[in-house]
Amino acid sequence: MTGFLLPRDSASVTVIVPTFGEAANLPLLIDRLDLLRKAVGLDLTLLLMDDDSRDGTEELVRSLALPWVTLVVRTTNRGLSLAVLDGLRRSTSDIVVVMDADLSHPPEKIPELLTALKDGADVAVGSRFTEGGSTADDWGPLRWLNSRIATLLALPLTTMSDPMSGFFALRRKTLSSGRDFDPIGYKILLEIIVKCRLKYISEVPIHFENRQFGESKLSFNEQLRYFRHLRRLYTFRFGTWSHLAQFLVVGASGLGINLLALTLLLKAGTGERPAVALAIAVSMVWNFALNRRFSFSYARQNSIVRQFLGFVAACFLGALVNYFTTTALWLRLHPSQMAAISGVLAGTAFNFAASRFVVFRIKHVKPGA
Ligand SMILES: Nc1nc2c(ncn2[C@@H]2O[C@H](COP(=O)(O)OP(=O)(O)O)[C@@H](O)[C@H]2O)c(=O)[nH]1
Ligand SMILES: [Mg+2]
Repeated sequence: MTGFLLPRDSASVTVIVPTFGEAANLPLLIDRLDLLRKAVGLDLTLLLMDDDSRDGTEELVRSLALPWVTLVVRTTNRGLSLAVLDGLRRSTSDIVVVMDADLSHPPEKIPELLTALKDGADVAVGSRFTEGGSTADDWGPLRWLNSRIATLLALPLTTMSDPMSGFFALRRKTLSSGRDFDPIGYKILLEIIVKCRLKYISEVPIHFENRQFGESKLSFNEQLRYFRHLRRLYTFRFGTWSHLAQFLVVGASGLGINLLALTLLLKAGTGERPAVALAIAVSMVWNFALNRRFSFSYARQNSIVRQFLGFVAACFLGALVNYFTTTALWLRLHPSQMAAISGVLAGTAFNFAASRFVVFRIKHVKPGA
């Protein structure tokens, strides 16, 4: 067979495939991998990580009795990413490839991934969106948009065009540079790139086919988990800057809540002064709840009452910092609004520092929490 590109001295390769209810797809996947092995004389083994599908997967693999195919049936710690991590830990080959079972990923592209590794890439990724890549025609606008937004949100972590890909290859020893693998969603590639601090990512264009049989397991809940996963990865990569970004987003939402509460209270006939005071109180509680849940979630096990009182004190002191900064700069800056902006910035900085390092402090911050 022609058309395969292969590195000259080929290394041993384990193809890790997470499966859940893929018995119908496996014969074709195994056939295509076998063809590849024979065509290019690749030392390739297949490691199927099945989460106890009970759909005939076990019987199928047993009946085929192929020495290069291993099935691991997992009954605990289920989940796609955990199954892949488990497979990575079990493999002993020089190179590991991860791909889906549903034939969305063309096995024939594996040699190109290996060539990219040979050329020095830390990780080689089968990419739908790099030049030359494509997806099946019937991807509706919603699925496309969904994928684009997910990619955009990962931009602070990697500029590659398809970080959502589930088809990639890397040297097994590359994984030893990673620590604290803790994926909570589907995106194991992103987890590896961030936690192993991989720099050189090579994208190989692929055509992404629709699955042959069965249905996607990508649920809405899984997509929500992606946001939690992203937040952890941001914190791992950017540390305190990530907490600050979340704090600022929460603060902006608090401003909206303040204005909304004020408008509603005035409409309901509340007097001006009580309305202003109540609106401030509402937004402060709102900010506290969101900061505790998101910006500083690592400290959630500590006393909520003490944290709330501390947060109110930090807000109060922050307001004082704002006031004194603004009045001190009032005559020095023109227009005077510049003084007010400086005051807001100083007050916010104070509030953040007090929240991050005093109110929501813990002895050991778990990375990625
Ligand atoms: N072991 C394991 N594999 C899974 C799980 N969920 C999905 N998979 C496999 O992961 C791959 C991708 O899943 P799929 O449903 O095709 O997701 P999609 O391509 O994003 O729609 C397939 O090979 C699935 O069988 C799981 O919970 N455990
Ligand atoms: Mg799929």
